[in-house]
Formats: sequence, structure tokens, C-alpha cells
Amino acid sequence: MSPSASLPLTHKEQVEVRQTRLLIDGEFRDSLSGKTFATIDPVTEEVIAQVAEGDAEDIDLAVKAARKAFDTGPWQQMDARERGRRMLKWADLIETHMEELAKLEVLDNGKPINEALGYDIPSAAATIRYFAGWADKIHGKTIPVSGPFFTYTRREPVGVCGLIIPWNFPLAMAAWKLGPALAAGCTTILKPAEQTPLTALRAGELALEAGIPPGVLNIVPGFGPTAGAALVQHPLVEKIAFTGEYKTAQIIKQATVNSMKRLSFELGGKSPNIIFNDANLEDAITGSFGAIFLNQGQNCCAGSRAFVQDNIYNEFVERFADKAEKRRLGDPFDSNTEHGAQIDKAQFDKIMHYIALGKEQGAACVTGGNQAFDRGYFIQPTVFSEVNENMAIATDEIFGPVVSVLRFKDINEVIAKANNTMFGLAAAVWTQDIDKANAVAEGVKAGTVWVNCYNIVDPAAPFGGFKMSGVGRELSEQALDAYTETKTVTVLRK
Ligand code: TXE
Repeated sequence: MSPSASLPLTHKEQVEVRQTRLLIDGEFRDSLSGKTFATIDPVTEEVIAQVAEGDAEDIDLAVKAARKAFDTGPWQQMDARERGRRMLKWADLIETHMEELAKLEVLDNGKPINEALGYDIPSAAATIRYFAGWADKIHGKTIPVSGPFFTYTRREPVGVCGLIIPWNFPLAMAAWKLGPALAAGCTTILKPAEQTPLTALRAGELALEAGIPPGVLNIVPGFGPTAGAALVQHPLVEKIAFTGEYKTAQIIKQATVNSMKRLSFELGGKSPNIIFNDANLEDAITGSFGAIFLNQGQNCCAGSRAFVQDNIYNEFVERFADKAEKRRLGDPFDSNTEHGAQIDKAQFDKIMHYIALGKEQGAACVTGGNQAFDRGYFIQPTVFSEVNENMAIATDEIFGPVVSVLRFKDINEVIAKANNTMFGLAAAVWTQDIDKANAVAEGVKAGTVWVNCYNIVDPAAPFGGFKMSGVGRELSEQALDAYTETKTVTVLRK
């Protein structure tokens, strides 16, 4: 495959784009300014559709609708079990429209159809369904305080929530935030990433069909510095949940410094993936491969630093590179395709910049390193060996199909190296020695550690970062903490 290879587009699918307008107070409408922006197909670099561009004034409308729905609407006050039932219906509708939503995701994002059908859409439905189950189980406690008092706690919804999400798993990321927010009784304004607004809008239409009342889920596509910033700064918003770059999270923290808005962040990573000599090498290679190349490397927990023990280093690199060369790149609508396009030109350029830096700084580019086709944002799966810890490709989140393979001698050294990063989202260890696995799991500073597996994420298991990888946890019972306030009620007993 050379950069001049022409992109085979054999399966160009027709996908109906039903919704391109803002969803505010239960209605799809144009932006107040009438402005639109183009959403681009990363495979063909052509415009898919013009989408209404939300701005500060649209955010204001959406926030006011969410405020009204929270203060006077039926959602928070509704029987919690009924709230859960409507969320279940929404999850069912997402599943019924699996094919349509998967195709929309592929069109807007460039990921392979098998991934959209195998992960993105089913996991969005599973997440909504999981949190639907929590709607009537968000309990307080009774507390034995001193004196003639009866004290209990109530878990109340935090209020109006601004949810800002990225483009790598567009519908799944929306579900991670909407699931706990809606189950808790909050009302929401979702700002999808400007690169991928389409599935959220279609799922929003399905939410209305499922009986989620007007104003409870508002969706305002638009750009970060305009729509995103307006949402963050709006005084009627009580909470911001954000997934994206840590630098954007810092901007959000700065912008809210004079308020007491609740903030939760799921940010990037530079996750260590540690392979010991005693690992089952075939399994470790297959697992480490998915760890970095799933979703073209655009994965917050991508195993972008593979630490391989001395004795197996050369064999690992050789077999890994060989596998990378065999990976099937191409039209993401073709079900044989394993690897699609990067999201946009900016990300494409960022990744190519890091590949150039890796070469300049002396790492060996064993395979890949180039654009794959004559058009589209395709990058060859790229493997660097002889990487040293201080090179940019070993320290920075590249968010692309680029793995740095580093060498280590013993467990203490590799734990120290694994922790030599500002991030702490995920880590993995491949070994047949349970003591070694447990020692790494304890020693590594990361929110998730996988042993002999990778990328196993479940709605019931907490997910989030240590250090610069975030604040708070998504998924699981713990996610509800981010969308509830605890109220203590004390009653004098006579
Ligand atoms: O992220 P941004 P970008 C990392 C990854 C990637 C880099 C840049 O390294 O290469 O971030 O990607 C909205 N106020 N991750 O530029 O800008 C924006 O509109 C409020 C890791 O796409 O953080 C979008 O909806 N909102 C990550 C969302 O923030 C603002 C996934 C994310 O965009 C804003 C994505 C502002 N001032 C990127 N500026 C992960 N953790 O998975 C932007 N936004």
C-alpha cells in the first residue's frame, strides 16, 4: 500500500441524514442566526450535510428550556420507575435503529462498519439501559446521629447539565453522560463534537419518540469556543461533564473559576501496555494490536506505549509489524475493512507531525508512517521501535495509529516507566504470573488496569482517570455521584 494507492470505494452506501437541526425544547429548529456548518466525510473529504450551527443565543434558549423542564417539568418529579421505563424504551429504539445509526456514525466518523455495529451503537443502547435500571435505585441513607434527631439523606438531581463530547465514539460518549444524568432526573444540553453531530441528533429524535419529555434532552451542535464556551459559562447550568483534550478541560476550569459548577472530566491518556517474557505471546500481540489500532488509535485509553521485556522484544516488534502490514485499510462501509480514516485534516496533520518527530528524534519506524491513499484521512498503522522515554512519541497523546515499543528489564523498572507520564487513564499487563499481574495492577497509577486483555469497558464498571486524565468516574454506580447532590435532612424527634 503506497500513498498513491487509490482509495477503493466499492460500497458507497446511501444513508439518509434525517436530522441536521438543533433540538431545543422538543423541537428541531434552525439556529437563530440561520448559520450552518458542513460536516465532512473523512473518507472522501466531501460534505455530507450542512448542520445548524448553535451559538451563544441558541445555547441560551436550550439552557432555558432545560431549566424550565427541570424546575417545572415532569422529568424530575416523575415516578422514578417511569423515568427508567422511558429510558429503556429509548435504548430499545436505539437498538431497533442499529443499522441506520451505525451507518450514520461510519459516514460522519470514518470508522469501520464492524466497529460501529460491534461497539458504538450497541454499547450506547447498553449504557442507557444500564442506567435506566438505576433510576429507581438512587437511595439515601438513614444516619444514627447523636441527640433526639432522625437524620436521613436524599440523593437529588444536580440540575441542568451541559454535556460536551468528542468525536471518537460519538453516540457512545453521549450515552455515557446522558445515561446517569437522565436516570438521576437531571435535564441536559448535549453539545456534540463539530466533526460528528449526526448520530446524536437522530438519537435525540428517538428519545422524543420514547417519551423523554421536551426540554429534558436538548442538542446543540456547534463549535467549542462558541457553543461549548457559552454552555460552560451559562449561569443557569449547574454541571458540566466534558470528554476531550486536557487543554480544553483547563480552559473550562478557568472559565468556571468564579462559579461552583460541578465539573467532571474524562481526558486523554498515554496508556502503558506491559508485556512480560512469560506472556502468551500470540495473545499479547493480538491484544496489544487492538489496544492501539482500534478506531484508528483515536481512543482515550489506546495502548500507545507498549513496554516489552528484553528477551521477547525483537520477536514482538517483528510479529507486530508484520500484523500491521496485513491490516485491511479501506472503505469503512466494506465489512472486510478493519481500519478506516482519521477524523479530520487537523488530526491527520497532528499524527503525521508526530510520525515525523519520531523519525527525527531517532526512533526506528519499522512499518507504516505514511498516508495510505490518494484521498481521505487514512494513515498506515505505524510501529516505532527503539523508542526512548523522552521522545515526543513516548510522552504525548498522538490519538492516531502509532505505537511506541519500549524495552524494559524488570518489573520495578517498568512500573516506574509506566508511571512516568502526566496521564493515568488505563494500563494493561500481559503475563501468566498472577503475582506479577497484581503487583503491576497495584503499582500503576491508572483508573483502569487490564490483565491479559484490553479495551474491556462495561457500563457496570467505573471508568476514568488518575492525574491529568480526568476527574470523576463515568459508567457504573459511581457515575451517578457526578449527577446528584446529597441532601441531609434532620428532624427533631419529640
Ligand atoms: O478536542 P477538544 P479536539 C484529545 C486527542 C486529540 C485532541 C484534540 O489528543 O488529538 O484531544 O482533539 C469542545 N469550551 N482528545 O480538538 O477541542 C469541542 O467542540 C467548551 C481525547 O477534538 O477537547 C468538542 O465538542 N467546549 C479525547 C469537545 O470539546 C469546547 C477525545 C472535544 O474537543 C471548547 C477527543 C471550549 N473552549 C480528543 N473547545 C478523549 N478523552 O477521548 C472545544 N470544545
